[in-house]
Amino acid sequence: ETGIDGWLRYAPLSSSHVKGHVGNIPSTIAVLGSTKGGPLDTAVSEIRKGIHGIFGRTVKIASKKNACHASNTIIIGTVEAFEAACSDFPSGNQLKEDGFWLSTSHNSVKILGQNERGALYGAFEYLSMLGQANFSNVAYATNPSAPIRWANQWDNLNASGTHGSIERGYGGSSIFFDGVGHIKDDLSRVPLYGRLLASVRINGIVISNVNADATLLNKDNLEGLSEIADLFRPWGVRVGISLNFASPQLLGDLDTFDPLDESVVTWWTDKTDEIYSQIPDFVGYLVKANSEGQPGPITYNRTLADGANLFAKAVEPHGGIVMFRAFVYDKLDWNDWHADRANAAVEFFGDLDGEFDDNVVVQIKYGPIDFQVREPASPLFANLRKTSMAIELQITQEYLGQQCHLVYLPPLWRTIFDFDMRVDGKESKAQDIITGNVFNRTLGGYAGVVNVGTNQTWLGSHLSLSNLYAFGRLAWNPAEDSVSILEDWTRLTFGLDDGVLETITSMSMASWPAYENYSGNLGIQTLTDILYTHYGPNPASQDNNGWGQWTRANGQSIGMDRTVSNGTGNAGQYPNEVAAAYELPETTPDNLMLWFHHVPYTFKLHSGKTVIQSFYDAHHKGAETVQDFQFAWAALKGKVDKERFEHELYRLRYQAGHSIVWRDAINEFYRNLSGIPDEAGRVRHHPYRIEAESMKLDGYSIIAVEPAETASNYTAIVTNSTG
Ligand code: BDP
Repeated sequence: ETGIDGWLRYAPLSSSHVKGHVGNIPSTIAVLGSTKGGPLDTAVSEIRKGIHGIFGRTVKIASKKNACHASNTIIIGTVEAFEAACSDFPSGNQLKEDGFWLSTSHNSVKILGQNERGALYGAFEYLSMLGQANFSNVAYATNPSAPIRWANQWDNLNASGTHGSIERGYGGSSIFFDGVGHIKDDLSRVPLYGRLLASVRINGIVISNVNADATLLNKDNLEGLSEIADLFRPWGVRVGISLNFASPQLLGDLDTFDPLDESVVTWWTDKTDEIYSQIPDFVGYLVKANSEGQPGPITYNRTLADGANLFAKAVEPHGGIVMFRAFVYDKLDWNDWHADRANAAVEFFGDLDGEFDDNVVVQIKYGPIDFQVREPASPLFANLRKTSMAIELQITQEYLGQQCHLVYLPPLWRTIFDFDMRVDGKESKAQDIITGNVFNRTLGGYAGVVNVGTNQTWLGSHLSLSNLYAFGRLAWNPAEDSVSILEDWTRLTFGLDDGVLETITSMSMASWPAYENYSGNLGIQTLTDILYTHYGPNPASQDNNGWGQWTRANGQSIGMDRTVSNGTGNAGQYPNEVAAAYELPETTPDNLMLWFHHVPYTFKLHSGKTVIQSFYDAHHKGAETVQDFQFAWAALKGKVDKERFEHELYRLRYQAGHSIVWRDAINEFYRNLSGIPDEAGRVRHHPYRIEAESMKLDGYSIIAVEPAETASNYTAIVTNSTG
């Protein structure tokens, strides 16, 4: 199997699983509501396809006449259509936008959506039950936690430089853009992606990189965009794009992009009207402004709110939304001990609360820095009471092993969702802020940076797809349990074998803690190369870099002092109770100790270990954990199809090796820096390994690497040939 269908394989169930149940699978489907190629149509064809795949049975379309009372039938439609054709549906009023009702009672099934999209979601839910051989009778309504459940793609129109055509994408090139400035002719992957997204109830997608290219707005590309929107529409997925703030100058012929300039306002209004004339359900814009070289309103001394509202006013008459990113940290002097990138979002946005138009949503990365292996929740979530907010999560594993390492992310996301900000001294979990419940906002939700590509596995590895599946599930209900989501995904993706389920579940659940252990524990950040790749160990690059991601490590001590009393004051950006806890090492959990405090390597943690010994132990433990993954997976031979089995085995073996590289590089680096040996006496020693440098080299030379600790023998070899 290639993986192209993800968890929507509709693989046949074995006779032992379906025994006694096939008779209860309805043989007809009655459709109530429009059938004009929209999500309801999709729902019907998906149900027929699914039942055919799982049970080998053909479901016939029932005549509309007897639809309401037909037995042995799946009734599917909107609540409104059901009420018009059949009778009042008392549970209908429990539904919110996109919600649905599902009941299964022997051979009679009802799937009623608040809208067509809801009906499609209900269809996928029903198929998910069947695919897992769950034949129980159920009757319930379910609603989304928030209206915004979007995928973000960081796809480039041009595949320039070393970036490839998807920034931080590890599953091949773009399914949307041809790499030379246009939308692709072959868009055949788009509906397949729409299908995956719809099945986990994602209702919007921004298809272009936040580092945006103005040429997306040219006439040809807008036509292409409209084709893409047509392909996503049957799946209930609305399309949006990222904007380059300077477009009026870059693409138009204006000599300014000042958001308050009349000609600029007109330019954007016209451009937006043009888009809506082609794509009436266009979902809106995503904007990265004044960040990492992107242009923005600050250039003209305007506020970020002025910038956001410019677009908000343009899309407002069409019902569109502007997602404005809070990832702004330019112009800070990192050499100043009190400068802290973690403070930037609150510094830039805190004072703008209340200044954003109602259709602006501030999109906030989960932590205050940048998708690290462990961060506290961004303090901005507690600082905007009069502004709608969405959380930005990353499904593409930029700092987290880039899909070459298995890292199941929901346990990491849980630490953020469950993070209690204690706003006004009351429970206020981040998940309830995002949904709008804490501050009474009607807009809010989730943006997941997915970055699927043309690779048949979508993300580059089969197992990493559980993160996309889980993102959708959590956006619907952020309180859901990481294990049960994973189990559903595993059964749908790999079948119902208990051994497969047990292996994938235990490996996945162990994977994020293991990655944290070997890549950077105690809240020190993922110690990757920070300069560009964000992959592989490079603890030395974590200081004195221009990105403001610092560990402040020296020979005696390590960690960012983010206290109010001595440090950058970041702890003080949280509401009082949380701020007070992070102000003191005594009340800071070990896993965030170096995030908030600068302490000697000999500092004793709550665990009783010193910081340095905890580094050594964690890196050994993490690497040890993932050594087992390859063997656990290998034991599934014959239970997983050959193609996926071998693909993952290769990756898990690689991860086992790379975790050792990580372990040794980090431990050696801090041992050299601190001069304190590992009390367990473990030294870097690989008795069976033959270093490349020790071989007779023909056409290769030995070179020094920086930092030396990242090479197993302090040096590496390179080919003598150029290029
Ligand atoms: C960083 C990425 C960079 C993105 C940026 C962003 O390294 O590629 O452009 O975030 O989110 O994590 O804007």
